[in-house]
Amino acid sequence: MATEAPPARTPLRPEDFLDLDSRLDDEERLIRDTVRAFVADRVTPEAGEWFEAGHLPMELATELGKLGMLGMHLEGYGCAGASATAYGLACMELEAGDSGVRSLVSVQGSLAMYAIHSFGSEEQKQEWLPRMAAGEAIGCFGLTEPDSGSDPGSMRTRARRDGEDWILHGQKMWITNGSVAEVAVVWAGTDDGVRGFLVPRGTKGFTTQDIEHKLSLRASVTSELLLDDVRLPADAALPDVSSLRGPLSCLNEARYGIVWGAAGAGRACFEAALDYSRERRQFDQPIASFQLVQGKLAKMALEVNRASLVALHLGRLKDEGRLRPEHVSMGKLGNVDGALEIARSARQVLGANGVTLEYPVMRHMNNLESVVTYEGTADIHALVIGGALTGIQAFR
Ligand code: TGC
Ligand code: FAD
Repeated sequence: MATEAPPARTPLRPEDFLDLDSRLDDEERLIRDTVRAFVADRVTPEAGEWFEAGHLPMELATELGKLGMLGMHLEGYGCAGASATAYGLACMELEAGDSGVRSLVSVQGSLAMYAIHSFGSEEQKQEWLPRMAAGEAIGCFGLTEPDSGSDPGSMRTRARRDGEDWILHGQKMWITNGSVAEVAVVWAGTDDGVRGFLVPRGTKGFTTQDIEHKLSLRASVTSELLLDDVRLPADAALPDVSSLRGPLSCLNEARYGIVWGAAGAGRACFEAALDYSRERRQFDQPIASFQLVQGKLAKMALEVNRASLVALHLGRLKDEGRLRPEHVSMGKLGNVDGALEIARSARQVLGANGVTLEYPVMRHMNNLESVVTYEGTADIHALVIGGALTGIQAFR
């Protein structure tokens, strides 16, 4: 009996070992490939220089706006109205370039625009969202304060009524895009609970100060916002929320983007290590031939694929309207921790070259040290999961 030759197999792709690509539809693949091409052309070649200079060229905002990346998953007002999965894929590609670029997109779309879109009046939406979607107006999101980070409920920034007006007083710290923003979404305590205020740049009493000497997210502007009895008209307040639920709802959106973005940063580190290991020779052979190096590569590949699978699953849940904040916490905790492990392992594979900006690995590693802290630290997300598992809140 003639034996049939087994069908020829296509090689497994290292970065997509589990063939998750086959689970995307044509539109999702097109969006992913478009953003990947943009990053290859516009971000990857320069990200090291931006990091070294501590600079992000703000013309990127209008370029990202033209691509439909800003407020990409929001409907109307010039936003692209894409699916959550498509938005996630875009975040993954952007963060494979640099976390600072993904941060720009997250803060603009998922924090500042989402706050206005969800809780703003029709006039506020008309005034700000189309320009923000185009990247012509940058927004920032002021929640954290010098003495209020993981516990935003302890914020001291206050807004009080003076006739019809509001008087806003306080300080916000670590605010991405603070000094380049046309509009700051500032959260403040009021007699009726926590409310959001739209504070345009140049408003009397509102100043910003950039935070310098960061060793992480250097290609991103981070600022302090100083609000010294800033007088705002009645219609500066977001009308539709007066509780911490407002800012925390925005955080769900941005954290979701980070679930994907971290997988992208991890993938970039893994690919750099894999390429390097094939080219670098020691003991007369490529270092990729050593079992200990292959062990590291296998673990990195596993983590990249695991993180991508989690991100895709959360994306599908979100598109079905079934994603819960606790799911996002699990995704953010696992994927950022995983990306950090990949980055540290990849850096070792690169040997001494791994500590330079010639390769993207240590830049990603340093960036991820901010990503693990912002949008809820790893501890906070562990406690959210712990609370869901046990029914016992352990924050306090
Ligand atoms: P708690 O008493 O549990 O709740 C207060 C109100 O909020 C509601 N809520 C949520 N709503 C939507 N989504 C969530 N995930 C929510 N979690 C709680 C809750 O139902 C309640 O509503 P209401 O209407 O009854 O008043 O709040 P808590 O004070 O105990 O805090 C809970 C905790 C610790 C989880 C929360 O405060 C937290 O997440 N802390 C971390 C703070 C954080 O992540 N800050 C991030 C700042 S922004 C940033 O980092 C941007 S980085 C930008 C970039 O990408 O560059
Ligand atoms: P803390 O809350 O003081 O925490 C310090 C340590 O204590 C952490 O390890 C934490 O996990 C731990 N801890 C705290 N509470 C508990 C607890 N209950 N149980 C166990 N451990 C606990 N904020 C904004 O509002 N807008 C922005 O745009 C923004 N951008 C940022 C950009 C960068 C580059 C960085 C680094 C931060 C940014 N942040 C922003 C701030 C960020 O959200 C906060 O740094 C973060 O929420 C943690 O607050 P904290 O730094 O005050 O740390």
